[in-house]
Amino acid sequence: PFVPSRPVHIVGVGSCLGAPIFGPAAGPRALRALGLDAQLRQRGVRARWEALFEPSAPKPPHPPMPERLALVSNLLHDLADSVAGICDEGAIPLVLGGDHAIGAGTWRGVARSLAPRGKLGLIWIDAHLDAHTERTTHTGNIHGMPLSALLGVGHEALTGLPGPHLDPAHVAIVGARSWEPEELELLQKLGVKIFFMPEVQARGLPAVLCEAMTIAREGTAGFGVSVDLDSIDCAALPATTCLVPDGLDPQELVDALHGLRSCADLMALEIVEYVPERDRDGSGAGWVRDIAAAALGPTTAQLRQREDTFGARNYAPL
Ligand code: Z70
Ligand code: MN
Ligand code: MN
Ligand code: MN
Repeated sequence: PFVPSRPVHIVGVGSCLGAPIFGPAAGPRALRALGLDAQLRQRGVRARWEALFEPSAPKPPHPPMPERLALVSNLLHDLADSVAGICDEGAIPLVLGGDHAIGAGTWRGVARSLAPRGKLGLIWIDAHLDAHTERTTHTGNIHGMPLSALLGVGHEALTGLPGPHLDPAHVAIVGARSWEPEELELLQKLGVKIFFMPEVQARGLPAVLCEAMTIAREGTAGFGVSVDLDSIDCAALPATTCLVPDGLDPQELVDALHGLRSCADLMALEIVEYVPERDRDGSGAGWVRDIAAAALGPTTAQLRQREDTFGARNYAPL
């Protein structure tokens, strides 16, 4: 019998509430205008748009912290509900940012849906650690806080969503190369595994990602991957909020993420911090598409089955 790959429902979150610049708020709408869904379908991904959240928030400078946290909290609740619903249907949410603060909602929604079956593991691919709280932040930017919130540490506005917090034993960070001492201290205290950039360079991304996948998958019911585009070297991908040198090679990341498509326990994919106004040549949008297609495309077995059932040129109906 023909077993198609799982449907992918795209949720755009055009928010810059957690960032110091407006740029990432324009990301999802720009990707939608470029026809990302059709480009993914061309690559065999069964993708369609599900929702586009665009909080009617003022551009930076954002309101003071209490009000800012309340605005983000409202967005996170809506996002988590949307994502949980997609997971409940058996589809895979592809969440597109927006700044990375949205991660505090995406993964609570996934964890909530998965909870009856077990824990959620998470791989956080990022130049940063995103593990500040409103008390430790040096910048006041909430996109520096989502991972700590998912682990249950931080302001109630970010930690208090319905659904379980993550177990730090099943969280791994890949590509870190920029942090402040407080967030590193917290993650080390919790026992979160961090693969810093020098280790990635020494061992190669495939080896490191393989180990991260073991952490996220063994003893859990499913896992997810959150890709902050600033994990990629800023010379290769300048279309992002924070430009950090000495990062991942984008093609190596795409190649490594290709392994995800054969993981039946992959619950969701998140790609954040895309800034269209910095994407002069469109290559940034291309990397977003390639990352999503690598992770969510059909397996070779599914492609063969599709050919056998529908003919070489006629893919399964989407
Ligand atoms: C810094 C801060 C950050 C994302 C930058 C940077 C945080 N640690 N997060 N880009 N996604 O402002 O707290
Ligand atoms: Mn981040
Ligand atoms: Mn980052
Ligand atoms: Mn809580």
